[in-house]
Amino acid sequence: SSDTVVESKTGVSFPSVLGDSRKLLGIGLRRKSVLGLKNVDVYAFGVYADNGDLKKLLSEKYGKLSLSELQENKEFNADLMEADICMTVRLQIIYSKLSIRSVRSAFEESVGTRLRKFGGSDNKELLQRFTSQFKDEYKIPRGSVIDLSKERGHVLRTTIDGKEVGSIESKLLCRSLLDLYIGEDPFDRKAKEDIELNLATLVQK
Ligand code: DAO
Ligand code: DAO
Ligand code: DAO
Repeated sequence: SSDTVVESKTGVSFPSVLGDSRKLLGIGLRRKSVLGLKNVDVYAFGVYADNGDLKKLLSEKYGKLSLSELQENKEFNADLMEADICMTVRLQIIYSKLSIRSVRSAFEESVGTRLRKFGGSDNKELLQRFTSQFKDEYKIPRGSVIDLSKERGHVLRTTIDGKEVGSIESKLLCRSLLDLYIGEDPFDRKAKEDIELNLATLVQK
């Protein structure tokens, strides 16, 4: 139906609006190679941003630029990831054998790299603060829905199947997480391109 969007490779569907005003900008797949042998589909993701926040930022600062100008504008990219815009990245788990241990170690690799890139050397404490939210007794079977929500004031709130597991205020952590999906070297390039196209449409409205 028109109020959901389906990820074509996996059939996983995403609502086109979350809450009152977070609009779906793009969807994609996070894959990972296991033992260097084969790629597994770990989760499908959808990137959402608050429509009002986004329009305000775009029209105030970037209303007169074209899509290609926006794409080349380094300041625009940094702005989008660092601005105080409410966003959610929704993960829907596909891989059925996901252990909390492998989530922790994948996270330290993917997010850890970004924390060092944007924040310099000493981010062990922040990384541990985030990963300590993942209790060993949690189960995340296939079909689990994890929302990583960036709330006002750069607060990252994590929920699993609608239940809150923790909140952490950190601009660096929010920035690093978003970078996985919309940064320079994203998990899924096509998803990032779709997000850019959707943003360009918003700018022109
Ligand atoms: O980094 O090469 C680049 C281009 C990045 C454009 C990124 C657009 C990301 C949009 C995120 C929107 C959410 C506020
Ligand atoms: O069992 O080691 C393995 C292979 C699976 C890799 C899992 C990667 C986990 C990615 C993070 C998931 C976040 C919900
Ligand atoms: O895909 O490499 C990656 C990292 C994605 C962010 C994962 C956050 C997972 C939070 C869920 C905790 C489950 C106990």
